[in-house]
Amino acid sequence: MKTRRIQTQPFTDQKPGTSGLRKKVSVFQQPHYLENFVQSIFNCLADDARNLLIIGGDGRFYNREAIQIIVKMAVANGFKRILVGQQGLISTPAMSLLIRKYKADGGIILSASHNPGGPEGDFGIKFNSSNGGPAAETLTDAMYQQSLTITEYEIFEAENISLDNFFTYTIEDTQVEVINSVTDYADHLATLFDFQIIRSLLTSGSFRMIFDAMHAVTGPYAVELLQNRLGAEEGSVINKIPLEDFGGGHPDPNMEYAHELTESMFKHDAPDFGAASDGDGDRNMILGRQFFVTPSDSLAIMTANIHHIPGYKSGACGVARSMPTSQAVDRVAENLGIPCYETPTGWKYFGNLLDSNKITLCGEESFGSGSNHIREKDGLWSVLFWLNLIAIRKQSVADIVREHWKKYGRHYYARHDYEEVDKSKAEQLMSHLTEQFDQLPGSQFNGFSIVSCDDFSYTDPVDSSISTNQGLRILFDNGSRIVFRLSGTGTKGATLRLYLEWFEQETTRHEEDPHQVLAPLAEIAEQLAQIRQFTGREKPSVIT
Ligand code: G16
Repeated sequence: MKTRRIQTQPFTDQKPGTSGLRKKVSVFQQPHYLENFVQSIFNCLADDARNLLIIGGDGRFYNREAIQIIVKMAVANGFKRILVGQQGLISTPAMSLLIRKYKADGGIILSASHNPGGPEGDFGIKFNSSNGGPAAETLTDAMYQQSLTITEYEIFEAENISLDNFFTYTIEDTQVEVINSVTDYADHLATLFDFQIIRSLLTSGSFRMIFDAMHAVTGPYAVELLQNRLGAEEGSVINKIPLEDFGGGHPDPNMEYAHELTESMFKHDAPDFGAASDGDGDRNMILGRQFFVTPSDSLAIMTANIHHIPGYKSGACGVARSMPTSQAVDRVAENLGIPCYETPTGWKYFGNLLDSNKITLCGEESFGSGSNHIREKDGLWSVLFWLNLIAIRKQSVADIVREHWKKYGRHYYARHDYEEVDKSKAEQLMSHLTEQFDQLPGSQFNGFSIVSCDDFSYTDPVDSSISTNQGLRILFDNGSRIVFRLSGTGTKGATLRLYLEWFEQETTRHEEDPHQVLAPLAEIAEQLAQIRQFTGREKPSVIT
C-alpha cells in the first residue's frame, strides 16, 4: 500500500459560497471533483497543521463514500491523527466543539445543511479552522485559488475503514479513530444550562414538548439530551433516525418544511413547546402552543434574558446579528448598554468577534443562534436555552415573547424567497435596483419616506478585512427596512431573498397578522425591483 499521486485538471466552479462548497450530488460524483477540492483545502494548511483532523457529516447520501476518500487523502497528506464520526455522523455544532476540545487543526464537515439530500439532492463540504469556526473568507478564497490551478492530488491506497464500530486503525503513520461525538456534546451543554430545573419541567407531567430531528443528524444528540438526560417522554423526539434522503423531506426548520411539527403545534391541544433543527444540526425553530417565534425575536429574547442561564450569569459583553436579521436585538443591546454588531450573512463573520471576546451571543434570521461556547450556530443549544428560560420564568413561550414586545416594541418580520430563478435575471434585478439608489433618498412610497439605501459592506473590527456587495438595503424614516440579497447556499439558478421589517411600538398593535402588516412594504419592494417581471414568478416560493 502506498501514496498515489493522481494527475487532475482544475474545475472552475469550486468557489465556496455562504457556507462551504454546495452542489448537486451528481456534481460531486464526477471523477476527481471531491478530491480536487479536498486537496485544495490541504494545500492551504500550514505544514505544521497536520496533527489532528476531524471528519464527519450530516449523514446525507454520498457522506460515507466521501469520508472514505477524505480519510485516505488525509493519510497521504501526512495527518498524524484523524477522528471520524461513527456512521460518518458529526453535527456542525458538535464538530465545532470537538475541534476546540481536542485542539484539532481543523475539521471537514460534509453537509449541504438545510438543502434536500438523496441521489438527486445536494451535497456539500466545508472546512472549519482550529478555532472551531467556518474558514474565514481569506482562507476560502485561497482554497478557491488552489482549485483553479491544481494539477494533482495525493491519496493513500488502503481498504475502507468500518464507520459503524468504534475502532482505532493505524494506516501508514496515521492513527484513524472512529468516535461517538454525542457524549462530548451533551456533556458540554450540561455545563451551560440548569439540567435539574429543565428536568423538573419536562418530568412534571404538565409540560409536553416535541423536537423534530427531521431525519437528519440531530436525532441521536436530541434523544440523548432531551429524553435520556432531561427526562422528556419517550417519543418526544420525532423523525429521530438520520436517513440519507432525510425521509424525502427538506431538512429546513421552518413552518413550511417542518410541517409535521407545525401541524402538531397548531392543534387546539398542542404541546407547550416545539422545536426543530436542520440537516447538520446548527439551525433551530422555536414554537410555543399555536405560536411561532421569529429567529430574530429569539435572539433578542435570549439576549434580554441571558443572565437567567447558569453558563452566562454575568450577562453578555456584546451581541451580533447578520445584516438582514431584524433590529429587535439592537434595542435590547441598547437597553443593556452593550455593543451590537451588524455583520454580513454567514456565521464565519462572527468568528473574529467571538474570538476577541467582543460578543457573547449572535444570531441570524435564517434560523441560527449561538454563543461563545463554540464557533458555529447551535440548534440544540438554542432549544435548551428556551427550555431553561421557560423553566425559570414559569411562563409559556407566547407570554415570554409578548412581554418582550411590550417592553421593546415588536419588529414584524418576514423573508420571501424566490428559489431557482434565472441567475442572470436575478442579477439584472439587483442592478436595476442599485441604479435607482441615487434618486431614492427623500422619495415617498405608500406614505413612508426613504432615508437611505446602500449596498451593505462590512469592515471587520478585528482584522479590518472588508466584505462588499453583501445585500441591498432600503431604510425608511419609521425604522422599517427592505433588504434584497442573492443567497449563497443554493445549488441551482439563483435564490432571491427579500427581507421585510416593520417596527411597531404600540402594544395594542402587537397581535396583527405579520403578512398584512408587511404588505405595504412588499408592495414597495415590487414597485422598486419589479420582482414579478424579472423572476417571472407571481409569488415567493417560500415565506418564512
Ligand atoms: C448558512 C450560513 C448562515 C447563513 C445561511 C443562509 O447556513 O451558515 O450563516 O445565514 O447559510 O445563507 P444564504 O442566505 O446565503 O442562503 P447553513 O445552515 O445553510 O449552513
